[in-house]
Amino acid sequence: MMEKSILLIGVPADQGSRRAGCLMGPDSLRTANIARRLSRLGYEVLDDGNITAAPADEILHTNPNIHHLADYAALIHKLDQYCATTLTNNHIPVFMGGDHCIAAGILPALARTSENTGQEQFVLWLDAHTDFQTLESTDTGNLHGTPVTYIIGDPSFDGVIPGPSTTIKPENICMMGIRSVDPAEQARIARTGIDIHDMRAIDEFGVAAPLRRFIDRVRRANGRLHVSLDVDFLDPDIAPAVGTTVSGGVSHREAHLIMEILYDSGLVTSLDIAELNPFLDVHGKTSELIVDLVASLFGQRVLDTQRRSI
Ligand code: B3U
Ligand code: MN
Ligand code: MN
Repeated sequence: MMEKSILLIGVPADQGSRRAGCLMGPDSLRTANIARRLSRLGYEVLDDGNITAAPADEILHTNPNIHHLADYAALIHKLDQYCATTLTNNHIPVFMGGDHCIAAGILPALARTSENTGQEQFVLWLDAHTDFQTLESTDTGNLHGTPVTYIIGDPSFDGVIPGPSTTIKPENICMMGIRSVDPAEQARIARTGIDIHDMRAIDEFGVAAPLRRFIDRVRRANGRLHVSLDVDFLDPDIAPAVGTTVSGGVSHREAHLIMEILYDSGLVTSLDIAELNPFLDVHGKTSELIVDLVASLFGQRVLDTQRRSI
């Protein structure tokens, strides 16, 4: 992470689930002083405002549970265009969601940029869920449960909505914090080659060793690293502001350690923050924790010592 300029982008989208509120995510992070905290770390911080897609007429699907499919397609298109026309290597983009559907718009565009510079796109997916439902398999019909399938390319989207312009290689995705996987996801995800560290693995081995192994892979491949941070990755006791809380999540210190190791790696090129639902928060504590974690990702330290070598 060599650049010293951060571009904040709000994506107040909340049609990915039936629970309203994620559209307040960007403003809640702004209220928790995300810009000031990052500028104190020595960055130039620009806020590009919010990206929204106009509501679209519903697309009917053979899976009757699915809702807001046209809005999903419109959001993906809008984000893809935004990334293509606005992002440059001069800034590190920080997308403030919005539910996790935003990743389906951001990642193919980032992968395309990486391809143009001859680099591989890697993704660290921090989440309680694998978000690996397809349009056919989803029981809830909530499209925030599908972005990982979308970004690696899946036939269930073919002929329904435009697919990703550039796909992410499954072996370039590392997931941490996983503890809620639907049966339909279990069956397919094991075959993909995605590197998954569920809570059992974290309990046994901690977060540092597997993260460092992943970072080494990114470095050896001269890759670009996107971090996708779903708030439900964290334990609900410390981060209640999310519609799909799952108990037994990552602790405050584990989360900071992940961010600190990522900063030390110097490899993170982009970030999204998804699923923050301020309507469910307790006195803003989740938004404040997220801002604190983002500060750690960008170099905040308890002691102002030199970077630890990893
Ligand atoms: N897999 C479930 C639950 C879920 C996935 N992502 C979130 N929740 N946030 C589903 O609805 O697809
Ligand atoms: Mn998610
Ligand atoms: Mn989740």
